[in-house]
Amino acid sequence: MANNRTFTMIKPDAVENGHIGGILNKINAAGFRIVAMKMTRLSSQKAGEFYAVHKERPFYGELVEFMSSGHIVAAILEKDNAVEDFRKLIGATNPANAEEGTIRKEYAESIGRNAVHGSDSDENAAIEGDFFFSGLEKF
Ligand code: RTP
Ligand code: MG
Repeated sequence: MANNRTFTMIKPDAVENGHIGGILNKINAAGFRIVAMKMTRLSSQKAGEFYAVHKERPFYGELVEFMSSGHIVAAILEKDNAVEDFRKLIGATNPANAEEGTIRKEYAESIGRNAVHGSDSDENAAIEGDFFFSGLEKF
């Protein structure tokens, strides 16, 4: 049970560029079930909390500013081996290195404006899902 869910956000660049539908199509086509989903906007404080793990990195300020610059779509996804399979589907952090067919290859503009987030571990998937959704919303 623990390894069958991951958490994603469609980031402000992709929302602004009209790619919500295209990205959700790819997610569905890859066999993920959407467990929970909402469109919302992060304050800079909330974006800072979400990415607190990167606090000491040089790109932290830019990341927080970008992630709070517009609407995002947050979702919990379910599939066997969800975390690893979803990281494969989104592709490399820098779209210049992302493989053909991946979401970032198709939709990301740059390493900063890279269209989607995907959790990097089962533990973080649970923490990140809880950040956005209550227990009642996670069926
Ligand atoms: P994410 O958490 O958003 O799914 O991305 P990721 O695991 O592929 O990459 P991570 O290392 O967790 O970095 C988080 C986000 O920070 C931005 N970043 N900018 N300018 C830079 O060198 C740089 N490095 C990372 C990216 O937008 C990345 O998605
Ligand atoms: Mg990450």
